[in-house]
Formats: sequence, structure tokens, C-alpha cells
Amino acid sequence: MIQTRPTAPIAGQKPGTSGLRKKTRVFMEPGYLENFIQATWNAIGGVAGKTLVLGGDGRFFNDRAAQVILKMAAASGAARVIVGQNALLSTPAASNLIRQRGADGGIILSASHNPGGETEDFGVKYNAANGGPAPESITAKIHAESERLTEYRILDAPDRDLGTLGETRLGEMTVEVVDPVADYLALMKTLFDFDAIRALLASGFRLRFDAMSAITGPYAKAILEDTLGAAPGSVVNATPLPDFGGHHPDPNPVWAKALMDTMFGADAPDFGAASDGDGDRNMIVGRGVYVTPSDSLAVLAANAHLAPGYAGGLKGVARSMPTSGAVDRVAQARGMDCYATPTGWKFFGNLLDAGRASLCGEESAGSGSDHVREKDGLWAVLLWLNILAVRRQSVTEIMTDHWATFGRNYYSRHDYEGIDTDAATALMDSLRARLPDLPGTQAADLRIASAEDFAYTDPVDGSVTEAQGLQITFEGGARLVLRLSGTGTEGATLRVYLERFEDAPDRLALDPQDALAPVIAAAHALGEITPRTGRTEPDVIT
Ligand code: VG1
Ligand code: CO
Repeated sequence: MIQTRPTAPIAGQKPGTSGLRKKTRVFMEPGYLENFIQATWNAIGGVAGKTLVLGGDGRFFNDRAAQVILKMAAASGAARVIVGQNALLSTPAASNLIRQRGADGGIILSASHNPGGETEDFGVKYNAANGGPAPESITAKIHAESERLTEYRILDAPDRDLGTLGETRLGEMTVEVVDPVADYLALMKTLFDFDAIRALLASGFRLRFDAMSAITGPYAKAILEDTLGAAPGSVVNATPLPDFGGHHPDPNPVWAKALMDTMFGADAPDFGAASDGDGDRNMIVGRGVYVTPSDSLAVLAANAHLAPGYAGGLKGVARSMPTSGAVDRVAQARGMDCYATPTGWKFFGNLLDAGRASLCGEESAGSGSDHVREKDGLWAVLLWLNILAVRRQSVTEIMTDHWATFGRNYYSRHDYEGIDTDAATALMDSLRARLPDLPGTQAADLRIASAEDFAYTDPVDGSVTEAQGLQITFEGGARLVLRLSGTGTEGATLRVYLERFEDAPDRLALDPQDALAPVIAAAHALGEITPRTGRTEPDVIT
């Protein structure tokens, strides 16, 4: 029976960089999830007759939320919901299913790299028919609808069994439970030379993939171990847990320290990688070498043609503005267009749809291509393995060769987490107000060449997005970006992005923090970071 339940708007249902993220207990409050889902249905013109995809990263409340969403889709007349078994789907697999099945859109249950559990974070994201995160025009509408909601519709019915594959009915709606891995694996086989990777792994090449007790475990086991022949046990932390085993499922040198220790220890494997909560991020580590995500993007751009799916070359590349310019140098050398977008994958959608870019990436450990409309952690791992299988070089040799060819963009991000929101806002406002006067002045030992509050005009639809980060460039080619995170659920996180280019042959193997010392000093001076936040050191350095 369809119930129409009265409700009232709940403040703060405003999607951030990637969907709506809140404390799990907030999402569990009566009506909270229901309001946001009804606001989503209202914003997209209803779901009557539509086909949707549904799945999540398995974190606490994933299973409960999936049942609610199914009943709300049925109550609003959806024709079919394709749901991953046990309501699981990695973000890239969900994007693929939307596209493969010609669905009208999908709901992804995840707070991605944020910790999970009853006392941690939960999230909900709507993806459109192209498989990509809803653009700002839609997320703004969802927020607007949430602010004028008076009722939501839900079917009064028992929970569905989502553990059994196949079709059942929920009211008038078909619920189709699918294997979360099968279609994704099939897609990967079309892009990469599985035989070459299998031969590499059979030749004694050892890898370690850390799934961080999150969604990529089943995918990585099926693909890397069962299909490609990596030794059993190569995939660690392979079982998705509702609290990710208490870990922070963010693949960077701090939160994936166990992998770093293995890769920098005695008898290290040849290749290490990790992914995040929902499987769209990747960290790449060679034996004794960490590859920054910005460098990884550049290496993929320079070598993608070695994989069958990209043998014809790339149409163009795109990076988020704070991502280093390493990929720009590859694009320039190869005569490819290169775009700089605001932070967040939703800004790549139009470029991918229009065929202007076929490879995209972010400094936050996300890279992907036009095979889906999300970043894709395992895809990046497979592309790296394909490249290694063809070049027959170590990760270190590939990086050394890359920097010798293109020069090296030393890069690091310093995060100051959980700082007072008012202090963070005041820091940004103060620096923003000073931007016009900065060019020509000195910051620590560097002279400022330009300063701007980054705004982006989408080249496809002309939409304008403002206030996307304060970008300061220095004479001699260094760069600094400051912005506030849009994915946190507590206080504010200040992200300080640091970059400096070097191409002198004897200066290509410096410690990045040493190479960036002048930029770090300039960041502290310009941002007045210590006086305003009370912090002298960042919490996380990537
Ligand atoms: C962060 C990253 C951004 C990424 C976003 C979602 O956003 O900086 O590059 O797209 O997370 O990633 P923010 O606003 O906190 O800087 V995921 O893997 O958490 O969906
Ligand atoms: Co993610």
C-alpha cells in the first residue's frame, strides 16, 4: 500500500563536492533519508516509469537505506530498480550499470573516503542517465526541493531479499538483483590486454592490493586473483565491513600506511595499490616509490595508448584545477587539449560526453576515462599493470624516465582537518580580499605573479561556477591553491595544494617536502595559517 506521509523541510540537505554527506546517525533520524530521496525524485521530474540503479559501498546503514529507497521508488511509480546483490556496488560499477542498461539514473549510497560506522559518516549521491554525478544544476534543485517538502511517498511493504540474484516485484515495480562484479569485469576486459597482464603476473611480478575493508575487495579478488592469476592473498583487507574495520578508507600514504610500509620494506612486491570506501580512488606505489596522483595521471596520459582500449590515442585530458600541471606537459608534448575544472568529478561529465576529453584526474587520487562517468580505482590499477606489462620496466624506472622527458612537478597537499568553521571561513575571506593587491609582492622568498579566485565556465554548456579555490602563482613557476573541503561532516578542512616545477637533470630526485619548502613558507605567510587556526603542522600530507 502506498503511504503519503507528511513531513517538513530539514535544513542542510545541500549536496557538497560529491553528494550529501552527514553523520550516519543524522541519516538514521526519522524522515531524514526519506526527505532527501523525495527531494531528489521531485528535482528530476519524478521517477514514474523510470529505470534506476541502486547500490552502495556497504558501510553501516547501506542495507537499511537501500530498502527505504526501493519502497520510495516503488511508491512513486518507478518501473524497475537494478540493485547490486546485498545492495553493494562500487561507484564506477554503478556508473557502468547505468550506462550499460540505459537506466535513467541511479542512487549511490556512500560517503566514499570518509570513515564508516554508526558513529561515522554516511552519504547519498544521485547520478544521471550518462552515469555521472548530477551536475550542479540538479544538485541545486534537489536542495531547493528539500526546502519546500511537505510530504513523501513510500510503499508499506516488507523488506526485499537482496541476497538472491534475479527479478521480483515490489508493488508494481520490478526489483532486479544483479551480480555487482560481472558487468564491470566484462567492461575491463574490453579495455585492457588481460593476456599481457596475466603473463606479467606469471613471470614472478608480485602485487599487493589493499581494499581497505571496503567495496573493492570482491572486485579486486575476482579480477586480480581469479581472472589475472595474482597469487592468492595479493588482495588484502578484501572483505567489505560496515565500519571498514575501523580504518579510514582513504588511499593515501597516511591512511594506507600498512601498504606503504610493505612497499618500502624488505622484499617488497613490485607493485602496490589501494582504493577507497566506494572504489573510485586509487593509490599507486612501486617498490620504494610513491607515485603522487598528479604524476600518475600524467604517466597514464603519456602511456594509455599501450592499452588496447586507448590504442587510438586520447581525445584530450582534463584535471581539477588544484591537480598539478604534470599532465598539461604531456598534453602539450602530444598536441592534446587540456582542461582545468573545479574540484569534483561532476565537472568532467560534459567534457567526457562531448568527446573533448577521454582521460581525467584529480590530485585526490582519482583518475578515470570515458569508459564510465566516475573516477575508477581498479581501472587505474589495471591501466598501470597493462603499461608495466608492455614496457617491462619497474615503477621507479617509469617515473625516472617520465621526469627526464617532461620535467617534474613537485607536488603535495597539506590538510588541516577539523578546524573551527568560522576561523576557516575568515582565513579564506581575508586572503580573497587581498588577492587583487598580491601580484608583484613577496610571500616569504617567492614573488607573486598572479592571484585569482578560480571560476570555471563550462565549455560545453556555458554554465559558470565561482569561488572554487584561491590560486596564487609565483615567478619561476611555483603555485599555491587554498580551498575548503566540501566532503567533511565536522568542522572545516583547509586544503593547501603546493606545486613547483623542476627540469634541471640533477634536481629531479629531491624530497618533495624539501623541494616545496619555499611554497610551504609562502602558504603560511599568505594564509596566516598558524595565527588563524592555531595549527603549525598539517594533519595529513599527501
Ligand atoms: C574531495 C577531493 C575531490 C574529490 C572528492 C570526492 O573533495 O578533494 O577531488 O572529487 O573528495 O571524492 P573535497 O571537497 O573534500 O576536497 V570521493 O572518492 O570522497 O567521492
Ligand atoms: Co570515493
